[in-house]
Amino acid sequence: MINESKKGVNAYSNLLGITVYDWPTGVTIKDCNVYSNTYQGIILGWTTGGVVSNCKAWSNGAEGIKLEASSYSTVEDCVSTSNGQGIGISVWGFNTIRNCRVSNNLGSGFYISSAYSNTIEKCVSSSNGYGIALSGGFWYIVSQDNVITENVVSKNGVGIGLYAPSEYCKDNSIYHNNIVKNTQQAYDEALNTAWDNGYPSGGNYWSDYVGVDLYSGPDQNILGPDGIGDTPYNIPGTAGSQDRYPFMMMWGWKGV
Ligand SMILES: [Ca+2]
Repeated sequence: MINESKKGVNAYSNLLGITVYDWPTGVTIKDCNVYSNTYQGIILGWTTGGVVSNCKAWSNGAEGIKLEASSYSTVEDCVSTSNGQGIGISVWGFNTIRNCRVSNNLGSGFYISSAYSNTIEKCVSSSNGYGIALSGGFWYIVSQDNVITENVVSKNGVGIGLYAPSEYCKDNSIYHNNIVKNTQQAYDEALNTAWDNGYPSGGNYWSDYVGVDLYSGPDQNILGPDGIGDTPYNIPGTAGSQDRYPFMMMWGWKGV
């Protein structure tokens, strides 16, 4: 199953489930089930403009779905459970993971490794080793300018973690996520991570935030609440990062 668009295929008990490799453009993998493969369920390697849509991956040894050295590709409306890892982006950039659900993966639910300008949005990651993990340095590629937004990250070992020597992981943005009841909510050893989108756009919801909301404004010193906690949420890790504008309620940025 090489380098052709696929619809409604079941691929199971192979070394690799569905494989796309060597510079094809615009390949679409849709409505497929991939399971019990030794390595990846679906791998888009060295592709441009590929789409993986409405696929289910489970019980694969490595990633359920992986974009490897691909760009301008999209994974959307997919489910990836009980694999080595859920859905990963490795090397290159400008990809989007949208509206996917990952759970019970041994390693990361979602990861971005040595890749830049990718977006993970409107996804759910629960009960994985790591909810969402970023790292860099492979081939000296820097993981930078990635955006993580509008996700629910719950009940993972680590909720959202940024790893790697800081020069290989920098300038990533993580805001408007619900970060709920992870054993460790977050970890940051990267450079210049933005854990909020400024004021009044705000940061994330943290289920263990203990601050109160009596004040408003960029410096949270104007009397009257605004839905944003008055004190920052401190992110564990060597970066010493803060979410300056943690929300008091889930989806608080939507004003609900
Ligand atoms: Ca406030």
